[in-house]
Amino acid sequence: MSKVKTLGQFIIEKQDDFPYSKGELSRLLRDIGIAAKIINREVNKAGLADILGETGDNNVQGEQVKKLDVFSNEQFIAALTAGGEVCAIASEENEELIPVANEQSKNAKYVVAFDPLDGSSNIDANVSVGSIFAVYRRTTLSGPGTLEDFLQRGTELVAAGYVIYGSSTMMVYSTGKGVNGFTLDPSIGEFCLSHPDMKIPKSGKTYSINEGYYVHFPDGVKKFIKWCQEEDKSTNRPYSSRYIGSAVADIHRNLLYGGVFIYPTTSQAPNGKLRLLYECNPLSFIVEQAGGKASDGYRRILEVEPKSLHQRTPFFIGSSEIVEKAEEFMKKYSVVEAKN
Ligand code: AHM
Ligand code: MG
Repeated sequence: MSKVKTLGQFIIEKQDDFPYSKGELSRLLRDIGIAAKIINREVNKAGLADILGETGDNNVQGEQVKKLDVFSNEQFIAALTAGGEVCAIASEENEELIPVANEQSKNAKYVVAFDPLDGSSNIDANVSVGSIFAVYRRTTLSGPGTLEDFLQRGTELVAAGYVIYGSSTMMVYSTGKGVNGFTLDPSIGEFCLSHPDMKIPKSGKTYSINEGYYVHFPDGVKKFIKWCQEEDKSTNRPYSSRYIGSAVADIHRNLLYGGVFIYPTTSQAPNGKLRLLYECNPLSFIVEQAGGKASDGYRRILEVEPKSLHQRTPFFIGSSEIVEKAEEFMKKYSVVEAKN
């Protein structure tokens, strides 16, 4: 039998990478892994809620059946609050940040921002969804965390990752020393190291963008799409178009096979749709750690200065050569002033 390495074992081994840490980050990652397993269990029975519930509102235990994004949010908050390693939490589902004020969290060093269930409109169609998380070291000195602790550039991330609930469930994370992926083995209920030291190909053959909004895109994006569709043997074009509509799933596929994912500004969404702190920054951190690039079309995402918790940004992420090409088109055809 081959030796399986679980997420828990891996985290303990990697503890030596942080000689000054007392294990808080390791425990925090372990807590997130637990929340992910509970969410996975519910996501896997998404279609059963109506069958198990008598009225559709209650399950067989008489408990209310919650929408999965609400449920996932509660799981993350419960795991992080009980764990004692974070002094504040920010979630896509909560307008305001959640300060953590319990006894065991009073000296906590970290804050976590997350999207508990990204792409949740896909759930009922049995399409992959994900959770995304970003861990920052607090900048305030003590007490419950504040907004200031979250308004840090992505370059300050201590760790980030995502969980994808797909044909299998995987957790992919980085603490700034490469990227590792763990697949959930449902028979033992453990995430097992399946994708050590992940690297994104320099180039690829896939572009992922919601082309339905083509008419609303900036000229640079329109021209880039046309470039992807042109025939050119030396760059392997035309590229394939693949758009799942779950950023985690689209970006995970591109991480494995190479490609680019774009959610640009549109005339309807002048700042883009995706959120800087808990979607774009953590995904950018992972992709950069795997050797790729992430940009808002003009500059590195991780260097954008956040001004608010739910700030949006246009997003170009993936294989370095293709992201650079897209940036070239943006700089040539869609001149805007960088805002920060
Ligand atoms: P959500 O966080 O509300 O689920 O929205 C984010 C999702 C991304 O996963 C996905 O890439 C995008 O929204 C899809 O949006 P659209 O339907 O506009 O293409
Ligand atoms: Mg989201």
